[in-house]
Amino acid sequence: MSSCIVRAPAAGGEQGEMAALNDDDRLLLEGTYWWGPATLFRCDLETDPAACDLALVGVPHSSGNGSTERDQHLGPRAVRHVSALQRRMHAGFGFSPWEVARIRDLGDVPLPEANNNEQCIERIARFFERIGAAGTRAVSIGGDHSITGGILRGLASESSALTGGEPVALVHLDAHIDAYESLAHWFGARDSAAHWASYLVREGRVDPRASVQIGMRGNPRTASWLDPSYELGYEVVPMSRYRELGPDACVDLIRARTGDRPIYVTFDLDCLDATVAPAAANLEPAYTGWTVDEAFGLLRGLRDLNVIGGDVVCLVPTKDSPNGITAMVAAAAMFEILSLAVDSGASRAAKQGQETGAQIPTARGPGPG
Ligand SMILES: [Mn+2]
Repeated sequence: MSSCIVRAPAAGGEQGEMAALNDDDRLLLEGTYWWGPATLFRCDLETDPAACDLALVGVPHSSGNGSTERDQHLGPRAVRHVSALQRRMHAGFGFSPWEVARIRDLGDVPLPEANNNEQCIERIARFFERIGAAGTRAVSIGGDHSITGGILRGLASESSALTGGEPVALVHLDAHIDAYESLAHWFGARDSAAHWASYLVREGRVDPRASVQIGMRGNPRTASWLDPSYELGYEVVPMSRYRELGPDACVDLIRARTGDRPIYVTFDLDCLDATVAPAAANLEPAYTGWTVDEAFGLLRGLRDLNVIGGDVVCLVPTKDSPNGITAMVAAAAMFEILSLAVDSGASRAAKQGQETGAQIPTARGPGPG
């Protein structure tokens, strides 16, 4: 397998000098975000989806949301800059995803028609179709929220080995529903950041009866702001209902809804409070958003379910604080989703291994889960 893997300079650095370091010194450098050339979480670069268990992908796309800051295509680069900091074990789960699975950086989706949203979404779909056909789980960094439409058109296509061609259960954390199919276009874009959650249902990529949209908040433009989601068949948990039910009941609600179906997680950074993630697009400052513990608590509640991947979207690096806190939070959200996906993949491989007698390492750790 290693013959297919392109060694990133980041992993080896100055080969001779790095090789001469002791383990402690190497650990110091490799956990330092500013050291070495930047890949996602300091993973090796790879071009073949079949050569990884989990693919990390940059989707530098901005033209699906003309309503707001246009610099969302800079998100992947900003996260590559800081993400090595979080190449660690998962404290809650008690395992290191980097040791359990072949996690690789598949680079960025090539988007030469950057200002033509529809052509970009088509290219994104083709890129992820290869990943789905290989049966490789994928976690992406956007990009505006329109990318989720292209990603799931590919990852949950008829030929997907991840889904068996079945629609996925969507777990959608966001201040907004993004399901406005009655709008002909969103500032000129049709398969836009405001439309993807509806057309994926219409196209059979998402099963709304297995899906939950959670975290919606803000003063709406109209009183009927959530109706499009209800009409599509989604379960919707606006922030007010999350506060009423509490986190544990919300996890129960999501798990009851998804069951063991393939789950795709989409994480819009605006679900977090604006003080936690100030460089998210479309901020909703009128109502308090989640803390990281609240949002990541919902994600950790998905452990043991079949998480096939996810994305983190709406990072606008040009309005981030000088310390890059929103990019760091975006990387942390990716880490939560990739840990779930690695855990799901390893558990399922182990289960199949028991049936066939093969020895496959599992991600089981002593953590509370
Ligand atoms: Mn949003």
